[in-house]
Amino acid sequence: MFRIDRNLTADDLGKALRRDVAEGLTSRPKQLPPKWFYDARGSALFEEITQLPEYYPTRAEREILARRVDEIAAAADASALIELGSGSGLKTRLLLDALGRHGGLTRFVPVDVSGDFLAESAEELAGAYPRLDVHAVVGDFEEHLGLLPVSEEGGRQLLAVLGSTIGNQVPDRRAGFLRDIHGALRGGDRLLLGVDLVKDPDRLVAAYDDAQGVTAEFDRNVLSVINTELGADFDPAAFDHVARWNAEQEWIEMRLRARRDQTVHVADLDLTVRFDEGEEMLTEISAKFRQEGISAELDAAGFTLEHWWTDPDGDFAMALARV
Ligand code: AVJ
Repeated sequence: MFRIDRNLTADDLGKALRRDVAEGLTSRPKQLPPKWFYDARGSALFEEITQLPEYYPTRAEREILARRVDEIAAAADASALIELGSGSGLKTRLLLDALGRHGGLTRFVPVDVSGDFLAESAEELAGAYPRLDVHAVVGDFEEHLGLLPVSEEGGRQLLAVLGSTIGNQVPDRRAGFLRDIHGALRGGDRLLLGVDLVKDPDRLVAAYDDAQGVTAEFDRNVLSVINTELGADFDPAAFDHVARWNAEQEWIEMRLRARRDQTVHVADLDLTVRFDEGEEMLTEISAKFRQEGISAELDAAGFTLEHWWTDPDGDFAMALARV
């Protein structure tokens, strides 16, 4: 069974992009939110990143799941899996299979901003799991958590936020996001959080500035997205990709640095912006975590951390928390 709710139209997305770009290009320092990386080309580049030798998080998280998924399923004891972001890959299938083996799984609710991607991948999953009620939701999960479809039967739910997606938000927004998730769940429901861990800065920087330059292309792709969607005339080749470890905040920062003085015009916003040579624009933060910190953040949002699993190298963790 398959259905799809659309809480976000192409028009809503266009408005949000215009607002983010207008705000971001006129603030100092300039910045753009990372969610606009992911058009078709950006998603394909991210897929490529996950296979780079330097980018360990995807492999590490998959390894944890492969080893622990039955423990996770037993602890969660859920009849519904809600997944915020992605929702098509191997990790999703590992979870669905384990929850199925454990018994009781009847529903899968994948949530994503990209309607085309979601429709395609969720329908494919519905085909592969014919007994599952697949209820896809197109929405910005940072904003529309109140609109999640609640299962009528009232069974226990497992809500998964994998891939260290939560690391793209600054601590304040993360706190609000976790509170919103808590508000959308019921007593006994569980949250499964995949988080990348603090480690040697050289490895972290390499993971976000790979030798083949795929991450650099991914970073610059946000400029192409703005060119296509808002009629801008960015020259992506006029920007260098920079990845830096912020030791105080314990996050990786990705920036685009202007190679020369230049002027960019964004036709749809009637906006002209100047970049000075060497000027850096923030395009992403990717926070890295410690168990104590995650535990405290979960507590503050009303959750209790129940389980903490890492891969054998201690690079990545999965936290299971109870409402
Ligand atoms: C999918 C957002 C978690 O921050 O590691 C990968 C995105 N950016 N390389 C991350 C990303 C640069 C990724 N997240």
